[in-house]
Amino acid sequence: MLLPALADPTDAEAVLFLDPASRSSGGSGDRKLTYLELAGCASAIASRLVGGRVAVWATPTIETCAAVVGALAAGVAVVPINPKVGERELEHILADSAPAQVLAAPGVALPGGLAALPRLDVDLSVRAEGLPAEPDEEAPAFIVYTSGTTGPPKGVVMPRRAIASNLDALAAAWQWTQADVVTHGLPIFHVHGLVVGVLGPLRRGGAVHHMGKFSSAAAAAELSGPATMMFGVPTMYHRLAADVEADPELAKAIAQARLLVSGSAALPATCHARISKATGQQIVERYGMTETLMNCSVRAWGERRPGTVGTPVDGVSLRLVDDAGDVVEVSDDATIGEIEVRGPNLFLEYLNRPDATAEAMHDGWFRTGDMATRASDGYIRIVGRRATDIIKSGGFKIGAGEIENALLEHPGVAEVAVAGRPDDDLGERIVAWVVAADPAPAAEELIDHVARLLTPHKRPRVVHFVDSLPRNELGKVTKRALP
Ligand code: MLC
Ligand code: AMP
Repeated sequence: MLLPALADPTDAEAVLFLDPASRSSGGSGDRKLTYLELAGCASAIASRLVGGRVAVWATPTIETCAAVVGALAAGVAVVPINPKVGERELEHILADSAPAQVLAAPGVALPGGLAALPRLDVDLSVRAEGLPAEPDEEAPAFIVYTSGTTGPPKGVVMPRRAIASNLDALAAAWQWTQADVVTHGLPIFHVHGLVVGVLGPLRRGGAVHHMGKFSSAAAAAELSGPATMMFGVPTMYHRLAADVEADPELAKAIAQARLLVSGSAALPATCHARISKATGQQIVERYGMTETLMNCSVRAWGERRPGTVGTPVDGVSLRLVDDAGDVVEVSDDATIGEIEVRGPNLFLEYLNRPDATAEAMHDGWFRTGDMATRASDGYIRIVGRRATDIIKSGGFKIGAGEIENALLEHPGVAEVAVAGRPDDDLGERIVAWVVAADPAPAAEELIDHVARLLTPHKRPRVVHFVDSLPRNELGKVTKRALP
C-alpha cells in the first residue's frame, strides 16, 4: 500500500500550507487537512476520474496535494504541470502525455490546451467515503517531465513501487518517522518537492508543512516550532546562510532542527560550512534524479563530509563505469566513473521514447550521466556530468538545446549557443551567446521570450551579443571556446 495512513485515517494532521501573509497574525490564512479529511477529499476526487492520465495544475497549494492523493488512490497516473509553464512546453507535454482530464483548484484560469480538457475542480468541501482497491505496484503513478541535452523534455514514467521503496529507504537513512514534521518551500511539480517532500511525510503518517514559497523566516518559524526536518535545494541553503549570519535569532531557530537535508544539485562546501558555523547544523546531503528517485544519502547518524552524498540507500545498487565501459573496482576517492544504478527505485520508461529508454540503460543498469568517485568507506563524491549541455540552475535541470531552439524561434536571433556558468546563488546560471539578426533585439526581450515559451526558470540570466560563434572544422559550436 502506497499511503497506509489513508486506509484507516485518523484526525492527525497530514498537510498544512502556510500563508506567509498571515504569519504575524498567528497564521490565520494557513490551510490544513487531517488524514481523515484528506482521505475524504481523495475519495471524492478518485470517484470522478475516468482513467487514463490526469494533468494536475501543480500550484504550491493544498488542492494540489489532494488532487495527487486522489489520483494515486484511483490508480490514475498524474502529469504534474508547472503553473508557470510556457506555451511551447505545455503543448509538448499535453501532446506527449495525452491526459484525459485536468485537476485544478476552483476558479483558477488554465492556459492553452489545458483549458480545452475536461476539468475537475479540486473542491476540498466535497468529500466521500472509502477508497478504491489499491492499484498494482507496477502501475504508473507519475509522468514527470525532465530535460535532456537536446530536444523537448522527456516524460519519466514512475511506478508506485519506486516511490514506496525509495521513501522507505529514506526513512531508514534519516530515522524518519510518523513523529516528524517536514517543512519545505519546494515546487511540487518535481520529485524533490512532490515525492520526497509531500508523499514522504504522508507515507510515514506524519505531517508536511509547506511554506508556500521558501523563506528563511518561514523556515525559522517552523523549525523552532513544530517542524523537525527541512528539505531544500542548495540555492535555498545559500540564501539561508546569508540570513542566519546576519540574524542570531534566526540562527538559533534553525539550530533546533533535527535534520536539514539538501539535494537536487551539489551543495558547495562553503555553504555547508557557513550554516554549520552559524547554527551548529551540519546539512545532510543526498543525491537523486527524476528517473531513479534518491540514490545516495549521508545517514542521519553518519559523517557529514562536505562535497559527498554518502552511500547508496537501502535497495539501491550503484557502480562506477569508466569511459571504456568497464566497472571501476577501486574505492580510492580519486578514480572517476559514471554512476550507474539499479534497484526498485528505477522508472519504467520515457513515455513514447523507446529509443531514449534503451539508450539510458546499460546491461540492466541506468546510466545517470553523473561522474563520481568512491572512497574506501563507500562515500560517493559527484565531480561533474558527462554532458556539458545539461544545466542545473536553482536545482532545476535544463537542457541547453531546448533554450537554443526557443531562442532560434525569435526573429532577432540568427545563431545562438547556450551554456551554464558557475553562479554563487543558483549553482549555475544560464548564459546565451547570440548572433543577432537585423534588427537586433534587446537582451530583455530574448529573456522574456524564453520565459514565455518554456518557463521562467529556463530563461537566460545573461545574453552576450557576439559577431560569430566559435566553431570546429565540422561547423559545430565549440562551447568551451565561448568568451
Ligand atoms: C522572473 N520571473 C519571471 C521572469 N523573470 N517571470 C516571467 N518572465 C520573466 N522574464 C519570476 C519567476 O517566475 C519568479 O516568480 C520570480 O520572478 C523570481 O524568479 P527567479 O529569480 O527565477 O526565482 P528564484 O527566487 O531565484 O528561484 C530560486 C528557487 C528556485 C531556489 C526558489 O530555483 C526553486 O524553486 N528551485 C527548486 C528546484 C527544484 O525543486 N528542483 C528539484 C528537481 S528534482 P515566483 O512567483 O515563482 O517568485 C531533482 C532530483 C533530486 O533534481 O535529486 O531532487
Ligand atoms: P533531475 O533530472 O531534475 O531529477 O536532476 C537530477 C540531477 O541532479 C542528477 O543527475 C545530478 O546531476 C543532480 N543532483 C541531484 N542531487 C545532487 C547532489 N546532491 N549533488 C550533485 N548533483 C546532484
